[in-house]
Amino acid sequence: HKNLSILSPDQIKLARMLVEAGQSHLFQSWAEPGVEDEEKRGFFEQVARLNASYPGGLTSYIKTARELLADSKAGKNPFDGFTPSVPTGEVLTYGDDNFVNFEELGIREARNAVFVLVAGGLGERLGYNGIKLALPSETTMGTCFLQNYIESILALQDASCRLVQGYNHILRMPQSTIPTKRVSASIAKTKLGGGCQNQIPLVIMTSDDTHARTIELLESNAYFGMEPSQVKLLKQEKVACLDDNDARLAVDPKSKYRIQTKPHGHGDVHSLLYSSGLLNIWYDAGLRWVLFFQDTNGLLFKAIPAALGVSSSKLYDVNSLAVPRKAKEAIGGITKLTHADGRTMVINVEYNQLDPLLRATGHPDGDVNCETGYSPFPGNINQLILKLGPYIKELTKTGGAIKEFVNPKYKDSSKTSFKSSTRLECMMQDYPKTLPPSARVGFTVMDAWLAYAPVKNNPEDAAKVPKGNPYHSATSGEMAIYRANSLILRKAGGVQIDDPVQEVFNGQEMEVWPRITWKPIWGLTFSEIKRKISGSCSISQRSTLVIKGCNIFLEDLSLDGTLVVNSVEDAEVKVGGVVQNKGWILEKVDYKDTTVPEEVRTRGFRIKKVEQLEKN
Ligand code: UGB
Repeated sequence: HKNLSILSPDQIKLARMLVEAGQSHLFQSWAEPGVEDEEKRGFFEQVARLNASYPGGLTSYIKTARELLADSKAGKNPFDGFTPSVPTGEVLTYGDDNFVNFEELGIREARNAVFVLVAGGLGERLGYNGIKLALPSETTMGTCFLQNYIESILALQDASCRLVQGYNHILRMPQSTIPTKRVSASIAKTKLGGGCQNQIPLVIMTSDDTHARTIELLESNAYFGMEPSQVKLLKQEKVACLDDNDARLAVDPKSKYRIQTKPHGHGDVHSLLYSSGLLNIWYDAGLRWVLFFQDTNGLLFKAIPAALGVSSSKLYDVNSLAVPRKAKEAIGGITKLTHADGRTMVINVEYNQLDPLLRATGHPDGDVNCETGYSPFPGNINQLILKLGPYIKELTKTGGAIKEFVNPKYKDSSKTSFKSSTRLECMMQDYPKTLPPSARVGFTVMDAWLAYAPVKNNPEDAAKVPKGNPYHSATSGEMAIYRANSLILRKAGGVQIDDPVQEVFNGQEMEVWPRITWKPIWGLTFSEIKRKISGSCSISQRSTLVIKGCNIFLEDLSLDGTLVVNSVEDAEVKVGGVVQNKGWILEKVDYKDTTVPEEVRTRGFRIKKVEQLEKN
């Protein structure tokens, strides 16, 4: 009360709201008026931010927190009344007719899509000092995740426009009949013009932990070729921490004039998109799909065209991408939940909840592999494709609020106090939880080698992953790209590729395939890649192949060493013959060796470029 005189009417309103919500402890140790008044005003600025960024404001946050904390104390199962079972979804096999058809459909639809990258997480499990988007996805080309994503979206944009405008028919002709490069480039330009929405929007959700460094990464790299206006950043705010079961907000240990805050989770993306106004702008522009994805999956865009094709052909309101999941792997399980009252939903059950849910519903062994060697529940890779129209309709009802959860670490079994403050959290894949039963919710299972290789674990923890389960480390993320590219060239192009050798990096046993990399523009789909390979090609295990250009055609190439091909956009290049040299070698590095940059030592090797053939 003594401090009321220094506050504005709005600040007094906020103070009253806090007191009425049982938060008077926040003011208990405040100084007399005239002392630290600036800090007090700063406190209200923070409260105003916390209040404005949460659907329903702080009062609503505190009310929900009390309810969820009471449920947690009572040990209430969030899936009470629900029985889990294995759902059925679309299972795709790379390269078969079904897959190729979905890819073509997906490419056609890509020009009606928007991409939303959630990148507000710091990646505590990875322990990397920078932002994860800046990490190299692989070190042969040195492409960081953000560059890989942006170049993939640009390649999709290009492929989609070409397909829709008919330019693709020219490229599909036998090579001898392709017009000369000058002609085809000029056709591309005219055709790409009017009528084709040739800028796929990209939204990146950041947080205070990642925002400035994401902007810096974009700006210092000329947006990796994207138009700056094509990219929008939305910053998520953290939420207030809670000290006890009464949801008393925690005072920041560093300042009595600040409320302690922590991240609220990737589920924030929905309310941020809703309040940004972008959804309606996109809808009015005729766009149809919103694709959500995460910060470190170097394989993802190999799966996007087919998955989007599935969404489009099945008219799914929600389509989640999934891969076969090893029991206890730290990815959620897609599960069908049937309630005693008959309601059903297909939803992600997070990895820490799947095992207890199964045990509580008549599966005494919990989360275990079945006869296939995998969990019967497909693994959620958190790549969601939402149909824009129904998405807007739903968010208009919910404001983008997602069902939250709380995960307090109690001091003891009385569950009366916490080891450290907690907060409410939410996950983007919980979006379908509020949908009506009429909503079309499906999922698409792809091979893990094609679709999923995240970088989440530091080397020490990765080395402790049970044998046979994926490591999810920087090393496995990079090796997975080489494996996928090798398998794609084998399957799509009939290239003879030597089998991998086994090697151990930072305590993790890896299959090392030839280091084959290409720019996304070279080939995003099975058919596109197939079209670019002819004759009898072979690549030895110790080889490195780098393709940096669009119309590069491999014909009767025999590679044993390193070959780098660079070409400008409209050049058509034929690559063939025997290439043999000392090549590039993987040199082992220990993750504890701090003389080596973090990005390198955490993957356990660096590339020593001994000899190569480079052609421009
Ligand atoms: N993220 C944010 O943008 N903001 C936040 O507040 C938190 C995270 P993690 P997690 O596919 O591999 C998810 O930490 O949450 C971003 C699914 O829940 O890497 O443990 C962050 O930057 C799980 O079901 O993953 O697990 C990153 O891009 C499973 O699918 C993304 O959110 C798993 O991912 C994910 O954050 C997976």
